[in-house]
Amino acid sequence: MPMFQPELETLPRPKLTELQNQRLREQVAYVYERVPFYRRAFDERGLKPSDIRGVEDLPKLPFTKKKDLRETYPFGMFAVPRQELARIHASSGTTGKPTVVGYTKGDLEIFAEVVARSLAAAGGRPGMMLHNAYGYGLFTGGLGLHGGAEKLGMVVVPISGGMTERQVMLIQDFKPEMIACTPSYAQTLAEEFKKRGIAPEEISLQYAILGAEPWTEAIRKSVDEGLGVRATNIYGLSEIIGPGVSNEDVNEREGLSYIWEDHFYPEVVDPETGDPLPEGQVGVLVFTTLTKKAMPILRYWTGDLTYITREPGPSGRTHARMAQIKGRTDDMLIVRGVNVYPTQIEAVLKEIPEVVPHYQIVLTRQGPLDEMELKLEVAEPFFREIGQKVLSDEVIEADQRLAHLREKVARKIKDNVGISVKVSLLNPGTAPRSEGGKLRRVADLRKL
Ligand code: ADP
Ligand code: K
Repeated sequence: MPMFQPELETLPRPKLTELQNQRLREQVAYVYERVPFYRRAFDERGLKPSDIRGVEDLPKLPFTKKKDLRETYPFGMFAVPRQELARIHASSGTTGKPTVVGYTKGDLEIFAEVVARSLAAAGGRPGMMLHNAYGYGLFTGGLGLHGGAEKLGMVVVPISGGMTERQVMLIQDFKPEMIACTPSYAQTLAEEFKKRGIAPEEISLQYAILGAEPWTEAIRKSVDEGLGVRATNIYGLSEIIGPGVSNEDVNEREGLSYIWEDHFYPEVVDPETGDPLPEGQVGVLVFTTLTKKAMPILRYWTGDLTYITREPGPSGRTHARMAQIKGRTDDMLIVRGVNVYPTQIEAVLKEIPEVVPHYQIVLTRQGPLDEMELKLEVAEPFFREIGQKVLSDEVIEADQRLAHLREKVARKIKDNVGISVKVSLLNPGTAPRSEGGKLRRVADLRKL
């Protein structure tokens, strides 16, 4: 398969290391000069930028974590004045503060290049049409794939997410060769085609580039068969750039994705101690940006668990490969590609006087789609006002005040967190309470 930047993608390992070392030295000097957060981190440890001579010195530096981005909200981690920015993105979830990231024109150029590499690895070619069903907006997915596809010379259909019937119609009419979306949405589309009696061979799509949430070989098989495509994995996160940090090659598909290492230096560390782990061992994936200007980041703790290998892959690319994400170290849930923290749900519940913020989240997978049920208690005073003794579905349907409350909670969660939930109301005092230990508010019954 032709590569987008063959020279860089197959750079011999010693040359790649040399390039990384040189770029790292520049990036470190740059952040020390421009980002007070990093200057302090260096000074506190008695480190000078010149102490970091190459990637092997990275373990001397502390990690950067999500909380550091939250504490410097919105622009505290930026290395350029706002006039020099070209674009802002932010993580999904708007309750509490989102994590905001910025790009210069040059950063957007790099973003487009790494996504173009990813699309080419996934089977994309100039002149092919890409049906881009990733969400457009603050989320990096839609615009990220868009920029990369244009860079590669593809024809982009910026359909964004939702309105599945319309998507199916446009796929039939426009006949795109490739689709980009979350793996769960690809399954939804496959089901919609099936419902209409359209066979996979009749669907024009040949390739699918899927990411933003964890998935498995079983899901790959169902998408491959359901849409008649060869699906590959695209991985990324907004803090590093967005999608296109790594991608599988469509001819390998062994679950290993090439990390575009000349821009993002990967480490895998022990989740408990933070010590670097040897290749092949599962730990937390940590990235250092080597070329970013608006928001360079050193040793970013992704929370994603996986391993990497530097064995060159069959495609001839020399860059390290990472295995599919095996889980996360924090309490972040990914529901239909959207990042959700239970604390975001709590913040919404605190604003609704008719309920108490004792709740339980139950995640299941109905067919291809994640379903989230939120079980929560009606507040005592409201309960008395209603004059009900025991809540049941029939009672709730019969009493408008309860039915409205359920709708109100669902709408507020949708508006603030960006996901649809099924709300179940419980009698006061019946949600699980902490008994000193760690309360498990989330029951994740999805089988990955
Ligand atoms: P948002 O979705 O709110 O924009 P991010 O882009 O920062 O937020 O989400 C990044 C996270 O999504 C990653 O840290 C990882 O947990 C998850 N993710 C992204 N792509 C994949 C993938 N291909 N496989 C598994 N998890 C993924
Ligand atoms: K995500």
